[in-house]
Amino acid sequence: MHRARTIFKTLTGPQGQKLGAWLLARKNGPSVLCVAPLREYTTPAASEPFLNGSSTSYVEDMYNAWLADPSSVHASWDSYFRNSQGGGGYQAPPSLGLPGRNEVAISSLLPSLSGGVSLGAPVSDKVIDDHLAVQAIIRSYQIRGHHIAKLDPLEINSADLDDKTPPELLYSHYNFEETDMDRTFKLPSTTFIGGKDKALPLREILRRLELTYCRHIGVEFMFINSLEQCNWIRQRLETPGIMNPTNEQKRLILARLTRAAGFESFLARKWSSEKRFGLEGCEILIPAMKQVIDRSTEFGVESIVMGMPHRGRLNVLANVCRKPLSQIFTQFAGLEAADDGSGDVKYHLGTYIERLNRVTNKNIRLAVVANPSHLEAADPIVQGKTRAEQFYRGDGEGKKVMSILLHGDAAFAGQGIVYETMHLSDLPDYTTHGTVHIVVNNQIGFTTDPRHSRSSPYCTDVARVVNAPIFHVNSDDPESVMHVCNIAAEWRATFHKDVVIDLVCYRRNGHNEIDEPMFTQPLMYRKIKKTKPALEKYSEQLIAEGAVTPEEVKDVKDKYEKICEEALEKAREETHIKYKDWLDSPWSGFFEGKDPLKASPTGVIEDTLVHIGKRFSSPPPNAAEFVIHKGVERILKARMEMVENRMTDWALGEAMAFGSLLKEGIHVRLSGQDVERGTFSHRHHVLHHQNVDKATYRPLCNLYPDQAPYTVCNSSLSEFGVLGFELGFSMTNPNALVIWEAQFGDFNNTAQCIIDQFISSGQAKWVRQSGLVMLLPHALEGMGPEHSSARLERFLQMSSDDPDYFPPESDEFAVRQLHDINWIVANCTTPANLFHILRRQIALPFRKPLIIMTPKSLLRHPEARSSFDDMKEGTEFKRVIVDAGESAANPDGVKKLLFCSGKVYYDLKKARDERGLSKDISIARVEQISPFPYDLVKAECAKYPNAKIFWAQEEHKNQGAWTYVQPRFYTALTGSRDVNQPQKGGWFSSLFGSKPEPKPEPKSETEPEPREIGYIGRPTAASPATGSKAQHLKEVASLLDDATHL
Ligand SMILES: Cc1ncc(C[n+]2csc(CCOP(=O)(O)OP(=O)(O)O)c2C)c(N)n1
Ligand SMILES: [Mg+2]
Repeated sequence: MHRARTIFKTLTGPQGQKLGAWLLARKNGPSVLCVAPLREYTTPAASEPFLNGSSTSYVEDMYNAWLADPSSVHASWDSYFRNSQGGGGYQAPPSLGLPGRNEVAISSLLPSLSGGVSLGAPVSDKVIDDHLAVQAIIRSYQIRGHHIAKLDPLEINSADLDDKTPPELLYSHYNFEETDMDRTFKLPSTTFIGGKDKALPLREILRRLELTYCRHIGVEFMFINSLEQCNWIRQRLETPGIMNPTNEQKRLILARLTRAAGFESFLARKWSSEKRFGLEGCEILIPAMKQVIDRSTEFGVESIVMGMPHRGRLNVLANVCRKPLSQIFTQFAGLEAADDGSGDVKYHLGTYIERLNRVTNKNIRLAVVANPSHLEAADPIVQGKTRAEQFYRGDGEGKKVMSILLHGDAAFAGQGIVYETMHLSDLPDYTTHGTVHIVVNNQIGFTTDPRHSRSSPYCTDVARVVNAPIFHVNSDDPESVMHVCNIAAEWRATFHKDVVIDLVCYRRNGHNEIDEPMFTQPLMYRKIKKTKPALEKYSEQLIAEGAVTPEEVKDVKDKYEKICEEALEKAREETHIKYKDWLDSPWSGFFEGKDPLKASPTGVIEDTLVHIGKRFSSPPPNAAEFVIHKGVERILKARMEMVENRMTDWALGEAMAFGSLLKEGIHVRLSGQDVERGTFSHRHHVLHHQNVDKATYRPLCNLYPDQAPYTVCNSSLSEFGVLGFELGFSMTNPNALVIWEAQFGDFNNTAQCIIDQFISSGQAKWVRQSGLVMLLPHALEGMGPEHSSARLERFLQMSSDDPDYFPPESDEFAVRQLHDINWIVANCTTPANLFHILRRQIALPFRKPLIIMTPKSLLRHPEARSSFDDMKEGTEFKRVIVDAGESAANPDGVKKLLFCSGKVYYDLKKARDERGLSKDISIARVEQISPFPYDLVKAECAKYPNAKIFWAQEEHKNQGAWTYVQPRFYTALTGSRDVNQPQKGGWFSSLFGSKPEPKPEPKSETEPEPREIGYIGRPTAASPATGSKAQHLKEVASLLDDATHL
């Protein structure tokens, strides 16, 4: 009402009052929105003779020029401006010939302005001022019209949380009066409301602006800093008659709306007490998405990756993706799963469908990415998956593959990951060339009103940062919704930039179907109860227009009901659900014909190592012209020397892994903050010309003529966004090594949601594999509480291997463990082992995420080097590196067996050797911590029967690997289960189903007590490391004393 009143006020005067009254009447009429073609303007424009060429902008230009220098303009202009300033007479301005597009002589409008002043008569200040004022009004509507658009189907809220009418939208603000309403004004080139007419009466100008900008579409676009793009939008909104759907199109909208509503009501009837997060109140989402998809396929898109929250998800799967209804209905039946995994609730599952789009007759692939409860967390995953699909198809401009992201209003405004994802949208190695965002803006988040859940006017304001146009639209006006959907799809196809459709709607039920909304939003829900569903309104509208008959409406409804009933019958025949039916990223052909427990070798021939090493250590081929930094030159030289000595340091080991995979046709992508150089300046995968801006050379892209592409890219400063993106990227192609590196390991916790919700549990929930690698710099090196710990303990705590279960020992022990676990956690101490573990990611017949604690000081440690001998054919990743020194020569004499992992090994070794204890103390490095190398640990312990066994770590006792390894050492030492008995029920029941058996008691008094594992390391602490260097050194000394104490 408020807005209607405002418009009423805006259009005062006899004609204005009529329009205002009409608008009010419309609001109270039987059908709120059944307006005749909104943008079909009927008032004829003034038919002025367009003889002389002058325009307001020209006059303005002249005037500005004259102000700066009176002699710079023609004498007649000089005279005119002089006189008009002084209030004197006027001489006709110079003739300029024929007017351009949209131009008309002001003088030609004079008769209607001043009652019969003839051509060539003086143009008063008022004429010019008024024309400028009209320009300003038009611009104000374009900028601010959305503030008073009627966006809320309930007519109670203001979508921008502000009920005020901007004064610039009141013509009185420009000193116009009712008497000015019939004056004709020339239209500036920045508007299209005139169509073919170059000038219109003020009343008609205002009317057209109102209809364009203040009815059911409110558009924000004037902040976009491209005139071309602003004009593009203006044209698609303002052109008279642009939004006139044909009857055919109307019937299609109605049919789609019928299905959307029918689906929810069917579920509501059959499973009234089941949560499904129905779409009631925003059923228009389904026709809207279909419209975006139809239009995009017309532009050539063949594959769409979608991400969406709970609301309406089942409906989208059923009616947008056309997932078989029977599969959806089986989810309600409470059946057991026929395949592995722990599954997820039905409104989180993903899907992948390939089907014919009947409207465009083109094949289309649709994927809805599975997501957790965590709202918006799937956004970067969708973008990464989309980007990967574009990359592997060679779709460099995003013409074939695109993403659609759906959002709730509260989540879109509240979740920071939305902003972080938006900021990837235009980065060269992360862009998906435009995403269509659709917000289901039901003006509530669970029980919270918008005024309590955001501080920005609209829930969509975050999108302004990337210059995305934002279309707010009243969801009860299906034709306006379809219009903005068309514009959005076309925008994306034209400019390859993000765009937002804000469907302002309501939520007919509570947050879910069993929730009572009247507790918290009584007035809103009273109104909702009285509001007719959109389908009913639109049916009535189309029947009234004669576009459909009541029988046809019923027929469409009944037909869909029958389809649902038949699908339910089919669903009832099912005895099991299959998680695989819900896979969002199938890898066709990847698993077929493969032995699931056989990995390929990871060693490579020496020639390959030499070739990669040399290329990696060489300056650009055009070295004479390409000036590289002296420091880099030294690094390359040192690398070359190492290669000549058949040695590798950390950077070389990594490069050998990448290079050898590239040679084998495996795409490698390394992404993260400052990864190109490497945070610790050790990597240098991009060499920069010192004198030419942006001239770079990437040695690993230039290894072999037929190698796979290598992508190394510095990312935006977002862990959540970028890690999610890379995870999404890794889901598309199993034959790629996708790596995310944290600047320091501790920053991974700002991406905790991706780690918890997707990486550690994705396969169990959604049968979705990923071979993503996370490189997390980790070590206590006296740098303070930050930058020391990647929180190894957390990754280990989430590892799903059973601490009490010693798997059967066989040749397949290692690979079976990898197959059965949720992820791999490692802390390597040699470049060779890094080389092998990276290559193993691809050599495995399945994919698991790999979390590596990576070094800092070891990057340059003279001992942390590997010979080519450890990387050649026949070599492999060592899960445990045992001591091969003096202790191994006489194992019975060894008094202490230390197990450790990571950098502390070098400290322990040095301390031991310095103290002359290398015969007494043996040190074994656990390189793969999880899955735990039970077999190797057992063997190593057995080798030193007289040694006391300790786990030594530099982390505090409640951190690091201790709490993970302790029970597993016990199992390794006691073999607490019958190691030759395969576990009943397979791996899944070992994780979720069967209880571990109790630990065996010693069988007799003569049987020795099991050996124990002691702890050497820092005491427990709240913080990962001390901030004092002196304290740090003290702690290290104490640790080493304990470790070498016999
Ligand atoms: C990150 C996160 N925080 C909290 C929740 C709990 N939660 C579930 S739905 C919801 C409200 C969402 O509101 P909105 O985004 O507007 O979507 P709607 O349910 O209204 O469609 C909340 C707070 C969640 N799922 N995820
Ligand atoms: Mg909401």
